[in-house]
Amino acid sequence: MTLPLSHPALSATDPELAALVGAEEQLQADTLRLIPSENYVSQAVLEASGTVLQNKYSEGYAGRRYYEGQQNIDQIELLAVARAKSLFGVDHANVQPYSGSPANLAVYLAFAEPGDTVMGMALPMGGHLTHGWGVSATGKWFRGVQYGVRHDTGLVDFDEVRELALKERPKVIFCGGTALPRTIDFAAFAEIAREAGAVLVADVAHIAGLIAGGAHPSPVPHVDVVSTTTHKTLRGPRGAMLMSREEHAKAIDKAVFPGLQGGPHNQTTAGIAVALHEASQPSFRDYAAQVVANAKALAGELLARGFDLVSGGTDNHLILMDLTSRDVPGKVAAKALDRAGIVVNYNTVPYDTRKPFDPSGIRIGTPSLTSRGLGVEHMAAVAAWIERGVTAAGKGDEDELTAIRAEVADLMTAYPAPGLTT
Ligand code: DSN
Repeated sequence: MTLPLSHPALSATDPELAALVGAEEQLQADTLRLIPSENYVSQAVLEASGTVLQNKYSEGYAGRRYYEGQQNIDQIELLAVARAKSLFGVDHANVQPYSGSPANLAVYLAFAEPGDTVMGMALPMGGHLTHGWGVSATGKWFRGVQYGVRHDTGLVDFDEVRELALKERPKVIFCGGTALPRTIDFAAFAEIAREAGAVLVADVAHIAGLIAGGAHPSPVPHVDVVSTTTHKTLRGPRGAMLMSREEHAKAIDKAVFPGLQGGPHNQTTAGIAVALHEASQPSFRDYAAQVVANAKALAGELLARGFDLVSGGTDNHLILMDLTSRDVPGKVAAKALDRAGIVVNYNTVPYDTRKPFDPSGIRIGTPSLTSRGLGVEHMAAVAAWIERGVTAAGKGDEDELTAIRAEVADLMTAYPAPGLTT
């Protein structure tokens, strides 16, 4: 289906760029997007993010700005903050971090000094670069100690985490990550952080929408700080938030501004406010539950086809497939699936014997397809396409990939994506 969307001013001023935007709209409409950190924002979030709020500088916080003319901006930011506090049940929210990595940097600035020990899950085990991994500033400017998951279960080994924390005494412990298919036991991390005297940070970027929608336990009663991006399961614009207990509010705010950032991106703040409003509606609870139901159904279908899934399945929105037994490298599979109209990312699996840029796995998830209205009844077809795509990747069967692409596009036409309809 050819999209009728148009951007008249953009097309008139810069047709080259307009054509690229149009092509991206068409691509997002036609393909089955399975990258678990991506989603489709609503038309309302798109509109809020593309307003004249772009034009305004607002360094500082509401009522304490370094620029005049904040009559409306203050109210917008206060609205976003109030909605975040209410949705997540937190004392304090800062909606200014530009994205997840700057948000996590602000946490370190608030609670650690350069050279201090910090602890998080190793990136190849499912953590994030900013949880103290060596190539990140957080692993260069701090002494990052890293925990992982057990080889046999694919689950966090809390005995290992406790032992490491008590030995290394980190100032900050991060829990959460980017390739974790299972429920995070925030209470277990909190007990360890208390014993070790560390500040505990839950990086819930991937699962914020599930938490808001009641489909994953909340970290709020257990942790000192919650860090999240706003554009994954939460279905907002690309941005981030830091939420905390009142005792940490000043430290967090000072770290974000003036510690790390200048003026907040007010258009993003507005988009976040809209997304938080949407996430507070009863329908968002249905969405979050459906994301998980779809992921569990998809995992079941993949297991039935003999695929190896890290940890044996999923509790959330994400599935980490280990393709070693199929003898197809993750990157080869991901690129072939892309040609078949199925967008995934290649990913390391725990204890991967291959290199991060050419790993053994692919990472998939259900937030985007659920936003389009696909349900459990579609997951057998999705799993079958993945299997056919991976098999075709191994054989170099481009005709099969082309055939899958047409089938995928047919289904996608029947389930238009938010923000891509007129
Ligand atoms: N890039 C994000 C993800 O895909 O999980 C993490 O920063």
